[in-house]
Amino acid sequence: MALFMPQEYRSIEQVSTLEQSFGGAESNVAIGVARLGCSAGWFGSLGDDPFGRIILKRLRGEGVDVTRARLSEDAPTGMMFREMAAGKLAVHYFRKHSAASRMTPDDLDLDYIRGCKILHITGITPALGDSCRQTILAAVAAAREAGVLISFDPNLRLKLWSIEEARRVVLPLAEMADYFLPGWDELRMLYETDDFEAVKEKLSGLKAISVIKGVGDTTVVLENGKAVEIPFYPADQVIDTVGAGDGFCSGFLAGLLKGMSPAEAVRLGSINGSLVVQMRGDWEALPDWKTAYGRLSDKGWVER
Ligand code: KDG
Repeated sequence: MALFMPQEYRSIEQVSTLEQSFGGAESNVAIGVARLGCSAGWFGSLGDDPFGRIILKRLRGEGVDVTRARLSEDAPTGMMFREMAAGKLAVHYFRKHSAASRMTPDDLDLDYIRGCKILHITGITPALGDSCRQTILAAVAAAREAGVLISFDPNLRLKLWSIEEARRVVLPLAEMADYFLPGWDELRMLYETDDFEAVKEKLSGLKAISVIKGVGDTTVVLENGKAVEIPFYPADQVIDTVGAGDGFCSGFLAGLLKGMSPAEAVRLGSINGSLVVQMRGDWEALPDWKTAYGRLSDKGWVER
């Protein structure tokens, strides 16, 4: 989506100019993976309008393969506005009837998916409507058939659907995933409990390795019923938390692609998340490999 926000995060009603960027959970992840030196491709549909064209160019400039993305002549690029209103971050979506919300399984290149190492999906796409939901299911089916690993971040957006509807879609997708990457706040909503042990038990029934973000100041990796807590990489200041989860996922996935164990990959994810929150915007602060590696070695998490 095209993203517009006041500089300095004031309220939209207080300003006369808005800064233009773009966002979207999956494209944020693709940028983060590409910046860390791994290859990433993005499926998506944008309008054949100035916003869609600039988003495509900028993704391409980040090294993301957009050869399978579409510019649609029939529908506009989705838009999102973000502001600080009454001391709280508020997001306004204008994405009904957008090109992205009209994606169908025919927009997928299934052979491309079959040739990947990991297919990353979020719960945002299926929340956009039935054809998007079918698109995600078709992508997942192709990946599973070909033995491609599936990573799934539920990214619950209750502005897009109710929690009941989200549960009906998200929980079955979690069962199909190899890596399930929810936030603790999301698990509380999905399973209707604050009891971490009860949630752990539910997750232990999944085949996925679950990586639970934000359990206090830690990430918990749950693998074969065993939980390991990994402290967050610290952030000197927190300016904008939007995109931190995507940043985390991108570091985690890049770590796996570089041959790290899930626990090691979480550390790379955590470095990414910590950098994203220290700057405005979803993906702008994501590090290149040299920066991320420097932080990993400063902490003694890898050898210099
Ligand atoms: O995860 C960051 C996202 O919230 C943002 O980029 C937009 O994908 C988005 C959404 O639908 O909220």
